[in-house]
Amino acid sequence: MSDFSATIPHPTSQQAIDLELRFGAHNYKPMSVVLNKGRGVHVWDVEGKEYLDFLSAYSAVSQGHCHPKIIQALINQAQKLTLTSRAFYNDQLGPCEQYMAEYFGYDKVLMMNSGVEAGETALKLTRKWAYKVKGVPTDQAKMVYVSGNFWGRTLAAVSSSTDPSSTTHYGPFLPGFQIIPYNDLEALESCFKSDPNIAGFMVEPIQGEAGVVVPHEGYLQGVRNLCTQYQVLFIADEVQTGIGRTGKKLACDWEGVKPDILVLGKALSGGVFPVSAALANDEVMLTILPGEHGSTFGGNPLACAVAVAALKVVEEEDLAANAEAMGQIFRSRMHDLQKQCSLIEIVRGKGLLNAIVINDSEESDTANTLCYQMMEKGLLCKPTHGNKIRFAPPLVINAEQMNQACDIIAEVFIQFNRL
Ligand code: IF1
Repeated sequence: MSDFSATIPHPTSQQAIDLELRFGAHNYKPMSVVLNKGRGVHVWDVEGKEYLDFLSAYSAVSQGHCHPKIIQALINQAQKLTLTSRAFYNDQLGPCEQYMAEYFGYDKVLMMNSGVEAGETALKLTRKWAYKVKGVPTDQAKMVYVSGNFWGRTLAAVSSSTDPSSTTHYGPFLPGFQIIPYNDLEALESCFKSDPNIAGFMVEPIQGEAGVVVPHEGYLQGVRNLCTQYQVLFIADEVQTGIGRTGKKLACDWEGVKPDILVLGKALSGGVFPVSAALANDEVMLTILPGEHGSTFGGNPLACAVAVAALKVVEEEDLAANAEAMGQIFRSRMHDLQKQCSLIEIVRGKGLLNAIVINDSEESDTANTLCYQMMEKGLLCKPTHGNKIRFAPPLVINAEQMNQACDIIAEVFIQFNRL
């Protein structure tokens, strides 16, 4: 009988890395830092070094690491009831659905766990709606996605991907998907015109993984108008851009457009628990009947208690407004830096979802090197797609912390630029 207590209770960074290498799947190559504590905008490694977290678990920890109110909601509920399955009702789901439906302005909510499950839910709702409402012939419904999209790792998600690292050796793929360029309304309209069986168009209001690609002003309004005109469901993937991240409650709010299906995840729980959701009005949501979709943990009482607490924190602390103000500081400081640093090709983003495009090829290691040098100086961030570095701190960051981070970025970039 092996003695599992033989595991190392408090590994050093190297020991923890070695354990993952030996016993874990190699589906990630993390930066070589081992974290064991987080609070607010800060995280600490096992050797006690403090960092400003400028990744926020890809916008999941928007409310700050271990926000006391969200943790307290978790603890309170965890001591009462964590999971019933949907075979029975529980006293947390209804109030959570009401809070979210009223907060985001939809008739109904379908609670899931991971962001990709909410994206799959949106896809299944769209197909159901296509056959039962739009009248598309059975099995003929088409979905439209855009190049550069990222909505998760399931086979449906990778079936819509244009990224070889997401698709290679995962075929055959789900049929019925069409890909058009992002930020291109002409391509969208000609696609809609070409096929009456198109049921839905899913798009990120700002493409996160593609490197914080912000579409032109009016793109979302154009999408809304074309989807209405051609009776296609507009599905907004706000898993990364939603819940205050871009300086508004939702990134769609920047153009005042309302998608037919809203997909949420990540910050819906403040990074405390996997919680996601698809929101829609009755015409769409009620196309799925009892027993036609679900999940063991979807809508569990723990997730619901955490989600309500996480959303209340965003509202009570006006985190969207803070994201807008702090994002202005960041982009202003980075544009100033750009004047003295040819390394910076582009600075782009909204609110606290920003990126710097490095003046080097996507294949170069420059962005990665810069991230390691910033890590040495106490700032954690990560490249995306080679030559872009995403900067996305928790939305609770204050001006002093933002300027401290910008000082570190400037120091590293100027030093590198001189080499
Ligand atoms: C990883 C990327 C970001 C998302 C959008 C849905 C999902 C995601 C817009 C699915 C998830 C995560 C996945 C995570 C890293 C991170 C990521 F680098 F993978 F692409 F943020 F850009 N829609 N994004 O960004 O949500 O199922 O993961 O809960 O896979 O390592 P999920």
